[in-house]
Amino acid sequence: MLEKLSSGLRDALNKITRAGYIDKKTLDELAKDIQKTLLAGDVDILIADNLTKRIEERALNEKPPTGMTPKEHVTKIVYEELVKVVGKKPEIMMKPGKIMFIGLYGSGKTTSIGKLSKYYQKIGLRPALIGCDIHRPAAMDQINQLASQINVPCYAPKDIKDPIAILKTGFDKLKKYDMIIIDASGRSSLDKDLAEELKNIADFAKPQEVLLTIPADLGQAAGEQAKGFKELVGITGIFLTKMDGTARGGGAITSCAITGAPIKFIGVGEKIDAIEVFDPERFISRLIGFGDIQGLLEKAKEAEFKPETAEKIVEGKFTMNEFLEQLKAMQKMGSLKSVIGMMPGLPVKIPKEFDMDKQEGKMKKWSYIIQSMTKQERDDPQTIDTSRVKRIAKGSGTTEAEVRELLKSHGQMKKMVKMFSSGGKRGMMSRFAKKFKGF
Ligand SMILES: Nc1nc2c(ncn2[C@@H]2O[C@H](COP(=O)(O)OP(=O)(O)OP(=O)(O)O)[C@@H](O)[C@H]2O)c(=O)[nH]1
Ligand SMILES: [Mg+2]
Repeated sequence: MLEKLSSGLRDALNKITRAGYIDKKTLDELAKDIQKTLLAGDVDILIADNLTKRIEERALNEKPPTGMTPKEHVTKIVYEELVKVVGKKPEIMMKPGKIMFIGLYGSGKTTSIGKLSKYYQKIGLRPALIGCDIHRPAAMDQINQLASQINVPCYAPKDIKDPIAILKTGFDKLKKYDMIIIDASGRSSLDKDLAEELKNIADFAKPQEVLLTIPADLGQAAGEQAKGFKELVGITGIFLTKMDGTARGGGAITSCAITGAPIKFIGVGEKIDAIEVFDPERFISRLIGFGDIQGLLEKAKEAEFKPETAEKIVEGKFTMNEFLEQLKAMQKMGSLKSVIGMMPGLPVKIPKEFDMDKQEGKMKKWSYIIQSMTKQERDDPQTIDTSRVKRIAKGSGTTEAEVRELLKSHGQMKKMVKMFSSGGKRGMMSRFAKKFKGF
C-alpha cells in the first residue's frame, strides 16, 4: 500500500538514523528528502511545502524531551506532522440514521456500500440499502446482487426513474432498519445535472452522514473533486477506495485534507471485507514503517536508564552494579525482547533468562544477593568462589543455587553485551547507550 511514499519516507528517516549527529545540514537534507518523496507520491505541493517547513522548524527549535535522543525526537516530529496532515481519528456513525454515498463513476461507491453494510452487520447494527442510481443500466442489478450476497435488505427498483420516488417508497419499506445506506449515481465529472440530482436526494433524505468515495490513485485531481462535492452537499467524511492498488496515493490523502473532511474508511481490496476504519496514527506508523515507534518512545521515556551505566557497558566494563542497573531498567521497560524488537535494525535474539516480564520475584532476590556482595566481589564477580557463594547466600537469605544462577546470568549478559558492543562506537550497544543518554 502506497509503497512509493512509504519507501521514500523510510529512506529519508533511515539516513538520519545512520547519521552520527543532527545539525542544520542534516535537517535541511531530511526536509528536502521528505519533500521530494511527498511530491513524487502525488502530494499537493503546498501541503508538502508547509509540512516540510514545519518539520524543520520544530526540529530546530524544540528541545528533545528527557530520555529522547535528537534522532528519535526528529522521527517523532515527522510522524506527528504527517499524522496532522491526514487528520484526526474519525468518528464513525453508530446511531441509527441515513448514510448517503456520492462520488464519480467507478470510484467505488457501490462496492464500498457493501463493505460498510457488512461492517455494521458485524457490530450488530441492521443496515438496509436503497439504490438511487437511475442512470447506469446495470446499477440496480449490481446493488441487488450485492445485498443478497451479504443478506441485507435492499430497495432498488429498475423501473422507477425518479430518485425521490424511490426514496419515498424505500424509507417506508425499510423503516425498521438502523442504517439506511443510499447509493447514488456517478458521472465522469461533477456536472450540473448530477449536481442537481445529488442535491435533491440529499435535501429529501437529510442523511446524517454523506460519504464521498475517492479512489486513492486519483492523484492531484482529488482535491478539486472533494471540494466540489463538499460545496454541493456538505460531505461528512471520505471513503478512500483502492488503497491496495496504488503506490502513490498522496494526492488523494492530502487533497482530501484540504477540504477538512476526515477520511473515515479505507478500501483495501475488491472483496466485501476489505475495509478498515481509518486510523491516522496507525496509518502513518505503517507508512513510516517503524512498527511500534510510539511504544518505543514512550518506553524509552519511562525507563530511567542511567547513561553512565550504558557508557560503562560500551567501554566493556560490566560489573554487578551495572548488571543490577540493567536489570532494573529492563524491568521498567518491560521485556528486553520487546524493547529490542521495537528498535529498527537490531536482529538480536535475547536469552530467555533476561525476559524480565514475569520475573519480579527473582529481581528482588537478585538485588538482595548483589547487596550482600562486597565491593570487590561486585566489581569482579570472578573472585566469588564456593565459600563466598555460601556467605552471600546466607547474608541475602537466598540459596547457593540462586547465587550461582545469578552469577551465570551475569556471565551470559556480559557476553551478550560484548556482542552488542563489538563494532565499538558504532556498535549496537553504543547506539543503545546513546539512545538513552540523549547525547
Ligand atoms: N482493488 C480495489 N478495487 C476496488 C475497491 N473498491 C472498489 N473497487 C473496484 O472498483 C470498481 C468500481 O467499483 P463500484 O463500486 O462499481 O464503483 P461505483 O462508484 O459504484 O461506480 P458507478 O456506479 O459506475 O459510478 C469495481 O471493479 C470494484 O471492484 C478497493 O478498495 N480496492
Ligand atoms: Mg455504483
